[in-house]
Amino acid sequence: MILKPLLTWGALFVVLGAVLMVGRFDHAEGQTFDPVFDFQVTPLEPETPSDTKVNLDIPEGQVNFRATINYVPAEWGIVRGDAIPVGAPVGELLSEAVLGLINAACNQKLPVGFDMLNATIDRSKTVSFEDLDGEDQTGEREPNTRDFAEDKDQNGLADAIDSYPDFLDRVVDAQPIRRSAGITLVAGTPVLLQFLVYEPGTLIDEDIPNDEELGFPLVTYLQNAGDPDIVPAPGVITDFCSPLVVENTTLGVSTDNPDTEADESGVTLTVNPTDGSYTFRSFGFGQFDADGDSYENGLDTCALEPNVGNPRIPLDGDLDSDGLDQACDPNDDPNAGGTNSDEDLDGYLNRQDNCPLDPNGEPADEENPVEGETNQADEDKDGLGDICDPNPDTDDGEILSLTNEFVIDIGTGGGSPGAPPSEEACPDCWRPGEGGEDGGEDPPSEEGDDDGGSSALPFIIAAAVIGVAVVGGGLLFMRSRSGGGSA
Ligand SMILES: [Ca+2]
Ligand SMILES: [Ca+2]
Ligand SMILES: [Ca+2]
Ligand SMILES: [Ca+2]
Repeated sequence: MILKPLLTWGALFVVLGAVLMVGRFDHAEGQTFDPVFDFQVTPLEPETPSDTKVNLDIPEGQVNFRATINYVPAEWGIVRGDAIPVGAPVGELLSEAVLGLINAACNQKLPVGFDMLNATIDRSKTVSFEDLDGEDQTGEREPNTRDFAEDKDQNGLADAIDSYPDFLDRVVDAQPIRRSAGITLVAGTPVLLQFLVYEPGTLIDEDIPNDEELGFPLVTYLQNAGDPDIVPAPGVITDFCSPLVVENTTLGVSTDNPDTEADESGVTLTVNPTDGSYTFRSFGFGQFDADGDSYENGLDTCALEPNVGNPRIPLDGDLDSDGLDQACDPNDDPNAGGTNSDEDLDGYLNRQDNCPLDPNGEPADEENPVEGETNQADEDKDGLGDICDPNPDTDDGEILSLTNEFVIDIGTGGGSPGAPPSEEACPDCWRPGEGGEDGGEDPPSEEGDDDGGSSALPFIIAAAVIGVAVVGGGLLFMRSRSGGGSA
């Protein structure tokens, strides 16, 4: 279970904890990133399957999270994904996200839930996130069905469950130990949430610690965020902001799974280690806020000037309601033709545009883009598009980081870690030296194998964020959302 929750958190942010919680955060004046976490493991008996519940709460007014990664202690008993029936229920995630839709204030609360299923870790059988085949499982042309959300073999499991989404390898090129996935329709758009657990020491991103001592990295993926091949596109979700509430439950034992050979006692998913004290860690990063006005660049259409109003409140500091705050709106008078929902006419609404005053939309001719047609390119991933970013290679805004440590006492506790569950207690648990489905190829964290390099982190983050946003509506747009406003 831990797995799940962790993963979940990873994506959304975070992680675990439990009894002890040590939080540390950095913030500049005006900017705050200090989410509240709660973490529970039940029961706490050694070498016993346990459920995990994680709650995450980012209060209104704080910047949203950019990325998070969680670590499960290396002694924890994590059953290998290939020892669990594909499609077995492993947990659920419930959340309430706040989105801004179609250039309006960021104040639309949208509940979103995912039923998480065990998903294949066989990387040789892949499925695309895109709609490559242009048809659905019945063979009829239905170009709006993305491949991952189809069920081509009609076995009752979406293809993202029984095939491996190919973009995962472009984000983190390593064999996971376990994967879970859930698909939810949001505004008619299938949204994919995944939690992946990798071997201790796996390099997830150059900016994220990958010390083996930290334990199993848990990574959350929302849609295909993080995919370096992703192409931004205008969408209906134009903002994703705090408050954010997430509740993730991971099961220790899966029942009611599709494998008819599994008996009623269910399939074990996660097993507590022996008596001892174990530390779960999560690293979180808030989004950048270049002007320090407490509105992160992605939410701030005047990202380089302190706003007059609050982008969460309709019309506040924005008399003409075009999404541009008076601080940088060239004309904020609705009676003088000031209302321009796409001020620079580049196809991206102001609130989704990472340079709302400078055209940087999709090239009319992909082969021959004219100057400025960068399609929201943002090299440093700080939410300011390259063409309006005063420092296009360097993040603009304070780095807001948060480290949480949660110490869980299993059995008698005792202050130090014990040992992994015995073979008897968990015959299918992953053990050091074992690989995943493909037998241990892909040694973790090799230098130079940097497909998951520093570019991945912002994406994972954005993904998470976006993911949340996605929940709200048209995920597709999330990516663009990673951009934000600027002046
Ligand atoms: Ca601002
Ligand atoms: Ca305005
Ligand atoms: Ca623009
Ligand atoms: Ca930038």
